[in-house]
Amino acid sequence: MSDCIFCKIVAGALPSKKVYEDDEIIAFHDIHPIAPVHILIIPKAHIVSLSECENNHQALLGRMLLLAPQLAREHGLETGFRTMINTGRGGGQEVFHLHIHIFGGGDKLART
Ligand code: DGP
Repeated sequence: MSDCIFCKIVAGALPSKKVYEDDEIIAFHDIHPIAPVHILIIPKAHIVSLSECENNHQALLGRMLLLAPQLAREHGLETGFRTMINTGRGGGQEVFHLHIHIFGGGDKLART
Protein backbone atom coordinates (compact mmCIF):
# COMPACT_ATOMS: atom_id res chain seq x y z
CA MET A 1 0.00 0.00 0.00
CA SER A 2 1.04 3.59 -0.65
CA ASP A 3 2.71 5.54 2.16
CA CYS A 4 0.05 8.23 1.80
CA ILE A 5 -1.87 8.73 5.07
CA PHE A 6 -5.07 9.70 3.26
CA CYS A 7 -4.88 6.66 0.94
CA LYS A 8 -4.65 4.55 4.11
CA ILE A 9 -7.76 6.28 5.47
CA VAL A 10 -9.56 5.61 2.16
CA ALA A 11 -8.54 1.94 2.36
CA GLY A 12 -9.70 1.70 5.99
CA ALA A 13 -6.15 0.86 7.13
CA LEU A 14 -6.13 3.98 9.35
CA PRO A 15 -9.13 5.06 11.42
CA SER A 16 -10.96 8.32 10.79
CA LYS A 17 -14.15 10.00 11.93
CA LYS A 18 -15.90 9.73 8.58
CA VAL A 19 -18.82 12.05 7.82
CA TYR A 20 -19.40 11.28 4.12
CA GLU A 21 -18.52 8.64 1.55
CA ASP A 22 -19.45 7.87 -2.03
CA ASP A 23 -17.71 6.04 -4.86
CA GLU A 24 -15.20 8.86 -5.50
CA ILE A 25 -15.00 10.99 -2.35
CA ILE A 26 -14.74 10.69 1.42
CA ALA A 27 -14.87 13.36 4.12
CA PHE A 28 -13.74 13.07 7.72
CA HIS A 29 -12.85 15.21 10.73
CA ASP A 30 -9.36 16.72 10.73
CA ILE A 31 -7.17 15.17 13.44
CA HIS A 32 -5.84 18.64 14.44
CA PRO A 33 -8.93 20.89 14.21
CA ILE A 34 -8.34 24.64 14.07
CA ALA A 35 -12.03 25.42 14.64
CA PRO A 36 -14.93 23.70 16.44
CA VAL A 37 -15.85 22.03 13.13
CA HIS A 38 -12.98 21.08 10.81
CA ILE A 39 -13.61 18.57 8.06
CA LEU A 40 -11.45 17.39 5.15
CA ILE A 41 -12.96 16.40 1.79
CA ILE A 42 -10.69 14.18 -0.28
CA PRO A 43 -10.90 12.21 -3.51
CA LYS A 44 -10.48 8.46 -3.08
CA ALA A 45 -8.00 8.48 -5.96
CA HIS A 46 -4.49 9.62 -5.06
CA ILE A 47 -4.17 13.08 -6.59
CA VAL A 48 -1.17 14.87 -5.08
CA SER A 49 -2.53 18.42 -5.09
CA LEU A 50 -4.60 20.94 -7.02
CA SER A 51 -1.56 21.52 -9.22
CA GLU A 52 -1.77 17.92 -10.46
CA CYS A 53 -5.46 18.20 -11.44
CA GLU A 54 -6.31 17.98 -15.12
CA ASN A 55 -9.35 18.57 -17.28
CA ASN A 56 -10.66 15.09 -16.57
CA HIS A 57 -10.88 16.03 -12.87
CA GLN A 58 -13.39 18.84 -13.45
CA ALA A 59 -16.46 16.86 -12.42
CA LEU A 60 -14.73 15.41 -9.37
CA LEU A 61 -13.54 18.86 -8.24
CA GLY A 62 -17.02 20.26 -8.73
CA ARG A 63 -18.56 17.49 -6.68
CA MET A 64 -16.00 17.98 -3.89
CA LEU A 65 -16.69 21.71 -3.79
CA LEU A 66 -20.46 21.28 -3.81
CA LEU A 67 -20.15 18.88 -0.89
CA ALA A 68 -18.68 21.67 1.28
CA PRO A 69 -21.92 23.61 1.94
CA GLN A 70 -23.84 20.36 2.41
CA LEU A 71 -21.42 19.15 5.10
CA ALA A 72 -21.25 22.63 6.65
CA ARG A 73 -25.06 22.64 6.97
CA GLU A 74 -25.07 19.14 8.38
CA HIS A 75 -22.54 20.20 11.03
CA GLY A 76 -24.43 23.29 12.15
CA LEU A 77 -22.36 25.97 10.42
CA GLU A 78 -25.48 28.04 9.67
CA THR A 79 -23.71 31.41 9.66
CA GLY A 80 -20.97 30.36 7.26
CA PHE A 81 -17.74 28.47 6.96
CA ARG A 82 -14.28 28.74 5.41
CA THR A 83 -12.78 26.52 2.73
CA MET A 84 -9.04 26.17 2.15
CA ILE A 85 -6.93 24.16 -0.28
CA ASN A 86 -3.21 24.24 0.54
CA THR A 87 -1.20 23.47 -2.58
CA GLY A 88 2.47 22.49 -2.51
CA ARG A 89 5.07 23.15 0.18
CA GLY A 90 4.94 26.87 -0.53
CA GLY A 91 1.18 26.78 -0.01
CA GLY A 92 1.46 25.10 3.37
CA GLN A 93 0.43 21.64 2.17
CA GLU A 94 1.58 18.91 4.57
CA VAL A 95 -0.34 15.89 3.32
CA PHE A 96 0.28 15.38 -0.38
CA HIS A 97 -3.13 14.00 -1.27
CA LEU A 98 -5.57 16.66 -2.49
CA HIS A 99 -7.99 17.85 0.20
CA ILE A 100 -10.40 20.69 0.85
CA HIS A 101 -10.50 21.96 4.44
CA ILE A 102 -13.91 23.14 5.67
CA PHE A 103 -13.97 24.83 9.02
CA GLY A 104 -16.05 27.11 11.16
CA GLY A 105 -18.11 27.40 14.29
CA GLY A 106 -17.48 29.27 17.51
CA ASP A 107 -16.35 32.89 17.25
CA LYS A 108 -16.17 34.68 13.93
CA LEU A 109 -13.09 33.54 12.02
CA ALA A 110 -10.29 36.11 11.75
CA ARG A 111 -9.71 37.43 8.22
CA THR A 112 -6.25 35.90 7.82
P1 DGP B 1 -2.52 20.51 4.84
O1 DGP B 1 -1.58 21.41 5.57
O2 DGP B 1 -3.53 21.29 4.00
O3 DGP B 1 -1.81 19.44 4.07
O4 DGP B 1 -3.38 19.82 6.01
C1 DGP B 1 -3.34 18.46 6.30
C2 DGP B 1 -4.34 18.24 7.40
O5 DGP B 1 -4.47 16.84 7.56
C3 DGP B 1 -3.94 18.80 8.76
O6 DGP B 1 -4.89 19.79 9.14
C4 DGP B 1 -3.99 17.62 9.71
C5 DGP B 1 -4.72 16.56 8.92
N1 DGP B 1 -4.25 15.21 9.16
C6 DGP B 1 -2.98 14.77 9.05
N2 DGP B 1 -2.92 13.46 9.34
C7 DGP B 1 -4.18 13.07 9.60
C8 DGP B 1 -4.75 11.81 9.98
O7 DGP B 1 -4.11 10.78 10.09
N3 DGP B 1 -6.10 11.80 10.19
C9 DGP B 1 -6.87 12.92 10.06
N4 DGP B 1 -8.17 12.81 10.29
N5 DGP B 1 -6.36 14.12 9.71
C10 DGP B 1 -5.02 14.18 9.50
